[in-house]
Formats: sequence, structure tokens, C-alpha cells
Amino acid sequence: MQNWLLKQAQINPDKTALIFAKQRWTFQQLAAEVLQTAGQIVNVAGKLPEQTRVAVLLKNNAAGYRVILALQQLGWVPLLLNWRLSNAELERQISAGQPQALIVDDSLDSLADQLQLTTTLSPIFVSRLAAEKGVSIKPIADFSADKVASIMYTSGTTGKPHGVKQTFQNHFYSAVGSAFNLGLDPAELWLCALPIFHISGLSIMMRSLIYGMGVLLVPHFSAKTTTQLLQKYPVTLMSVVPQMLQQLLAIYPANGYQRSFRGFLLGGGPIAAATLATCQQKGLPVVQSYGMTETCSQVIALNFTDATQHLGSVGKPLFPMQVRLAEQPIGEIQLKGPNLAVGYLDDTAGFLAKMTADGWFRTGDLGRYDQAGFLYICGRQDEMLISGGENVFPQEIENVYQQFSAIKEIAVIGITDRKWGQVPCAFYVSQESLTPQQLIDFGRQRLAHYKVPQKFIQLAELPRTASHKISRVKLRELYLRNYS
Ligand code: S0N
Ligand code: AMP
Ligand code: MG
Ligand code: MG
Repeated sequence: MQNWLLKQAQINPDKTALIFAKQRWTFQQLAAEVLQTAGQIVNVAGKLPEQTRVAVLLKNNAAGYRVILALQQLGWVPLLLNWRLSNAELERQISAGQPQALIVDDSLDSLADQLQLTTTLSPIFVSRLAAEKGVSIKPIADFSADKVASIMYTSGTTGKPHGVKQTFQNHFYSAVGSAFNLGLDPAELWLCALPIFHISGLSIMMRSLIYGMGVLLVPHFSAKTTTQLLQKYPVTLMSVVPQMLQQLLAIYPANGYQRSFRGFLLGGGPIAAATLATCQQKGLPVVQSYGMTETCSQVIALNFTDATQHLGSVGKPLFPMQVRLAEQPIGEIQLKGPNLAVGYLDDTAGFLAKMTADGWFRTGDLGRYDQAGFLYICGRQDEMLISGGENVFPQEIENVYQQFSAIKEIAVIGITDRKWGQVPCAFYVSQESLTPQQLIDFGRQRLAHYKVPQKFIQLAELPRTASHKISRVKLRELYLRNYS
């Protein structure tokens, strides 16, 4: 396929590509600036071979947007990092990804300065790039289907990060499946308030290049400013996680948003049926979807017609993905098709372990169909919980707290939380009386803040199963009985 950005600059030169902080870029302008950024990156990082990995710690802003696209123009691969992670987590991801350079948003300088990295990998700040004159570069001609376009980490059960290799083919089919389902407005303007380091955000950038669509980029989600933007700009679609939708709904204005608004694409985690019902009562269109980093965003989704009749369902598989359940009536959701990432970075075994013998990807999510063939998500096979759209694995938290010398034993469960959907809660055994602050501080130094338990409950001993394993089932019962 021809280089998508340059193709849009050619066929849609004057169409809006990006709006950020009241500034607007056409595809022609964006392409020119992206190529300039690419030249500046080469000036600092040197000439490196195709598919070179460059780690990026970027915020949602025009400069970050350009850096990601510039790396793709060079044929290099952005390794997208979540700045909400702790230093130790970032260091692990960077060392596993072995990037040749690290590009950092200026606002994250203190985070970057604290990272213990190899000497050759000193952070390149975005402002430093902008100060470079830049060499003229030869952009790659093709976005070859099987080349890796982006890598992003998703955590495994024990906290070991998996770098998911997303190819241009993956992004292309994901965008096509979405457009076949939602339709494509000639004046499509997609509001992006989700982080561009997650596939929820990055997929909007890729759709923009594939459709010739405008993106209204928001630096930091706030329900109030987003509502103002939806009232002011002719936005057509916006991607949200449940936590964001709840906040937007709470202040949904009586006179609605701009008439152009087609609806919210909702995904990333479970939502209360009551929230969806309230959206419907208020006439706010919401299309629920199901997807993951490994599938380059949504793979199952409702459409605008079905959404009102199948509240709570995540819909049907997008074209041309195949979905099956491992068991009936409720079983693991398994997937096959061109949206599926080609593997984990340097971890063939880890990815193969997620494939069935007959070549289907095991998601770890449980689903059931209703009689009309609409899919409903019924939870997870493992203990993963989702806090505000971020995945959290109890075992990772337990592993970290087992290093706290005063803690003899610890077990973590997910508990319901009004704001975040779910949050982690820890039960522990200790001979000492530890203060909540001591326990929180220990976690915050080692884990992303959203992984630090919001409640710590001390017990004389942890409940066990007949085979003497710690019983999370009994802990959940105990929590509901005595602590909720
Ligand atoms: C929900 C968000 C925006 C909340 O962040 P906010 O309000 O910006 O927080 P801050 O102001 O930075 O911090 C305030 C305090 O809140 C804590 N905090 C922040 N986030 C969380 C959280 N998730 N859980 C718990 N606590 C949180 C901060 O730590 C801070 O506290 P202190 O000061 O004490 O540290 C933000 O969390 C967010 O952006 N979440 C979304 C993440 C996301 O995008 N997830 C989706 C990942 N999955 C996928 O991408 C696949 C599905 C998919 O592609 C998709 C998903 C949705 C819609 C469409 C699609 C699609 O298919 O296209
Ligand atoms: P991630 O790997 O961060 O992209 O997260 C993917 C996971 O989010 C999936 O495996 C599901 O567990 C969860 N998820 C995504 N969409 C939904 C949804 N609509 N309902 C429930 N869980 C979801
Ligand atoms: Mg906030
Ligand atoms: Mg998630």
C-alpha cells in the first residue's frame, strides 16, 4: 500500500487532518511537518535501518502526534510507553523492547530523568528535536502490510509486559471493519481524548490516515472541556472508556452537542446497563465495542441501528474477523482474522501460548450469544480487573508487595468502584501494625498509581481452599459481607 500519509496529502491536500489547541492542519500541512520532524529525528538519532524501534513517552499533543507519524515515515517503529507507569515498570518495558532511541515529551522530563537506562539511551526531548534544522529524508514509499507499524505493551498475568507487534495490515483491516460498521461521514471528525499510547487512541490516528479523516486531539480528558468541545466543533464520533462516558453523561447539556455528532464508540471495559439505559433516555447514541491491544482496537461492535435494541451487548464481529466461543453457552472468546497482531516482541512462545492448536487467538474473556447472535461479555477467565480502562493483574501487585518485609502474605482482588469501575483491594497478614500510608507509599514507588490497592485489610490469616491455596472466592465473599 502507498504510504498513507503521503497518499492523503496527494488526494485530500486541503482536508482537515488534525485540530489541536485551536490550531488546524490540513493533510498537506501535516505531511510537510511530519517529514520535517522525521528529518530532525534523524539529525539527533542518526541514520538507522528500517524497522528500528524507538521508544516514545508522549502526551496527547501535536508534537507527539507528529513524532509517531514521523517514525512511521522513516520506516522505524514507535514503541509506545504509558507515562502512568512507575519507573521500574517503564525500565522493564524499555529494556525488553531494546529501542535505539527514546523520545520524550518535555512535560515528562522528571520522569525520564529518573529512569535508569543504558548510557546510549539518553532521552531526546521533543523541544530538542524542534530546535534541530533537520536533514531532508526519503520517506518510505510503501506501508507494507506485514511490516510492524507500532508496538505497545499490554501486561500479562504476572506483570511481565508483552510488546504487541501491530502491523500496517492490522491497522488497515481494523479501520476498514470500523468504517463498514459505523459508516463513514465525508466530514468525519473524531475526537481523541484517549491516550495515543493506547490502541484506543492510536487507532484514531491510523483511521485518519486511511479514511482521510480529521482528528480533534485533546490533551487531557476532562468532562467539562470535552462537553464544550462537543458543543463547539462539528465532531462526529468520540471514543470513550466507561469511566469517561459516565462523567460526560452526568453533565450532558439539555441542548445536546453539535448536530454533527453521531455518537460515542465505547470500549475498553465493562459498563453498567443502567448507564447505557440513561444514555438512551437522553437520546445520546452509544455504540458498544469489544477489542484489545492484540486486535488493534475493536473487533466486535454494535452499529447505530442495533445499539438501541441490544443494550449491554458488544455486538457482532466486524468484517472480516471470525469469532468463536470455546464452549456453549458461556465460553472463552477466540478470534481469527487480519486484525490480529502478528506476535509479541521477542516472545514467540508467549504469543503461541495464547493460540489454540487450530490457530485461534485466546482472549481470556468469556462471552455468550443471545438468540439473535449478539455477543455479551461475561467476565474474564483470569483475575484481571479493569480500572478506568487500564488492565490490572492482582498477581503483579502481590508480587510487588511480597517484597515488603513486614508483610507475611498478601492477596489482591478487584472490588467495584463507582468512579473507576473496579479497583484493587488487598488483604494481608502481618505481625506489625502498618499504616495505610506506609502501604500506599510502598506501592506507589513500584507500581503505576492505578495499580496500588485502594483498600488494605489486615487479617490474622488468609482463607484457603481445600488444596491450601489462597481463596480469592472466599476473600470476595468476606469483602462483600464485612467491608463493602
Ligand atoms: C479515564 C482516564 C482519562 C482518567 O484519567 P485522568 O482523569 O486524566 O487522570 P489524571 O488527571 O491523570 O489523574 C487523576 C488521578 O486519577 C488516577 N487515575 C488515572 N487514571 C486512572 C485509572 N484508569 N484508574 C485508576 N486511577 C486512575 C491518577 O493516578 C491520579 O491519581 P494520583 O494523583 O493519586 O496519581 C484515564 O485513565 C484513561 O485515559 N483511561 C483510558 C485508558 C484506555 O484508553 N484504555 C483502553 C485500552 N484498550 C484498548 O485500547 C482496546 C479497546 C479500544 O481500542 C477502544 C477503547 C475505547 C474506545 C474505543 C476503542 C476502539 O476500539 O477504538
Ligand atoms: P487491552 O489489552 O488493554 O487492550 O484490554 C483488552 C481487554 O479489555 C479485553 O481483553 C477485555 O477484557 C476488556 N474489554 C474491552 N472491551 C470490553 C467491553 N466492551 N466489555 C468488557 N470488557 C472489555
Ligand atoms: Mg482528571
Ligand atoms: Mg485495558
